[in-house]
Amino acid sequence: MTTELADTGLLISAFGEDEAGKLYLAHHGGQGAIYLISASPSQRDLTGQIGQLTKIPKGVKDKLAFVITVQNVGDLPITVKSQVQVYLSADDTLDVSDILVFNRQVKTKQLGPGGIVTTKGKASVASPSQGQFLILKVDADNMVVESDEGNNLFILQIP
Ligand SMILES: [Ca+2]
Ligand SMILES: [Ca+2]
Repeated sequence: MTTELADTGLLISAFGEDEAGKLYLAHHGGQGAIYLISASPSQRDLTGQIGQLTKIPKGVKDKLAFVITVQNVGDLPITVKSQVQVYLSADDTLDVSDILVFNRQVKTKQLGPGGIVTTKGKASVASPSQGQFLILKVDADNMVVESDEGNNLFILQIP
């Protein structure tokens, strides 16, 4: 069975995904595949980081201020708002003992490929906080299905 690719006059007799995860279109003539078009599938992927960290000691507390940057490194636009969370951790691994110190919804709705949103964050943590870690979790409530869910954490040691 064959079908025509849009108005190109090209015929397609097979399509699908190859072993490498690339999409392909092919037309099989008498001599085998006459042409093959392949492309990576379109995907969404959020990642983020914390920057511009400042620390002001206030008695038994350290007042932290920082800027969170969230980027869509995929090639499809994000269509929903998403949540960022920042945890305070004694080590550089996020686990259930870590304390949620910042939580905000960010404007990722309509965030196009390569697009960036920033948000300012504040947290008040027990002093001294030096040497502990802030761990940023992007898309914390997993509202966005991403090609890479493994690049959603960013770890920063408090100086
Ligand atoms: Ca991601
Ligand atoms: Ca996700």
